[in-house]
Amino acid sequence: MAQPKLIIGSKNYSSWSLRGWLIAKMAGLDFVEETVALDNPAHRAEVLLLSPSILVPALIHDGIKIWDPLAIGEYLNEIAPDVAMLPKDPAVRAHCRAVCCEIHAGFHRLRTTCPMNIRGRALPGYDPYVIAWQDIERISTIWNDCLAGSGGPFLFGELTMADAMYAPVVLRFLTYNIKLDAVCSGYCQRILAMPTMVEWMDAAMNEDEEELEFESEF
Ligand SMILES: N[C@@H](CCC(=O)N[C@@H](CS)C(=O)NCC(=O)O)C(=O)O
Repeated sequence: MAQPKLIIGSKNYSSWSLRGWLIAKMAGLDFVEETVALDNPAHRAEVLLLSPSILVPALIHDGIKIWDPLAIGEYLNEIAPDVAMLPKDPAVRAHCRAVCCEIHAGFHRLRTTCPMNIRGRALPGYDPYVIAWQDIERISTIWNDCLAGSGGPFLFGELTMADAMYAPVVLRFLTYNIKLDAVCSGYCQRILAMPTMVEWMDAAMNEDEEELEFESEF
């Protein structure tokens, strides 16, 4: 079998790539990365060859193409069930899937006012809260509910797909200096201390690609 390959975009800006990458790491998959420049239209044809959605991330495993982190997570959960990408208990697993889908489909106010930019740091006084407060408060409620239910350290106790799905939010809260309650900021510290997150952030810091649309003065 050819070595599995994960197609990703910029590590500094591509939040969806981070989700797929963390999920593949959690599954213990020994994969190679292929980075495509998303902001270069000439590359779209190349991306299409690798990802039918023309979006990243996409995983090529055993000749099968899987795109979108949720689908990648469900696929890896099936082929590596002992990794427990999802909680074993059916009720807890349903809760985990619900919060994964909520971040997958929602929080557009936070996404637009706080685009992922790991190298970036908001200027004092930048306040996305005005627009994104509903998303920030809903995410804080999700994290508090999950951590109260599981006792931590991660949303459902051990690491699950939900932590990968919310990891870019942790980075956004860091970049834009979002004030959080003690439970949420403690959770952020635990995510930022994960060796995989440290590896990804280091790579992002050393990336020289700059996507101007995400570099506006903030
Ligand atoms: N939920 C989708 C969203 C993926 C997505 O929007 N990825 C961005 C990178 S963060 C992308 O590929 N953008 C390329 C484009 O918009 O042409 C997925 O996970 O597959």
